[in-house]
Amino acid sequence: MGRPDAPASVRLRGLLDDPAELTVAQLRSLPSHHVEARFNCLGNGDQQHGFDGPRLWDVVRAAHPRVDLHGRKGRLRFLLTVTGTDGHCAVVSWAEIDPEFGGQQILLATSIDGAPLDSAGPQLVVPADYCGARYISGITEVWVGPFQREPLPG
Ligand SMILES: Nc1nc2c(c(=O)[nH]1)N[C@H]1C(S)=C(S)[C@@H](COP(=O)(O)O)O[C@H]1N2
Ligand SMILES: [Mo]
Repeated sequence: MGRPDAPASVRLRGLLDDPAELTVAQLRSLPSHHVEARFNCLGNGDQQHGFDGPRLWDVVRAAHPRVDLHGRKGRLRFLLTVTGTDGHCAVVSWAEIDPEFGGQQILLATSIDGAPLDSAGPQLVVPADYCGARYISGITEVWVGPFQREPLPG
């Protein structure tokens, strides 16, 4: 949500050389893509929207994650979490968006059906998902880092 006079912003956190806090206007300065998305909500049925915005991949790369992209296996333990204003949170795996793996056109949408999201905050767009639950609106944070299993007891 955010106050109407205060534009929403997204914090980029985690294992990054250049963590940042970006407004929707700043996201718009990255190359923009259009996605016509259809998804299903358990409560509200089928939805269809047109979204515009940068790829999550481009947003994350601009923050310079400390991921070794020379080999192909080292990156596979990395994941992203995307969180909305209400705390709704989902994981996106690095390999889903890496062009050398799934290369999915996952967006941080800066507009929905032509309406700007500057005060609401960007929305995650996951075109391959049948269920709408990862279409997280009002994104406040994207965290990037490696999966680390906690030390096992004993
Ligand atoms: N921040 C946030 N985003 C969210 C949710 C939520 O609870 N919080 N619900 C998700 C679910 S379950 C669906 S189906 C879609 C619904 O999108 P709509 O509200 O445009 O129909 O939003 C998703 N985005
Ligand atoms: Mo849903």
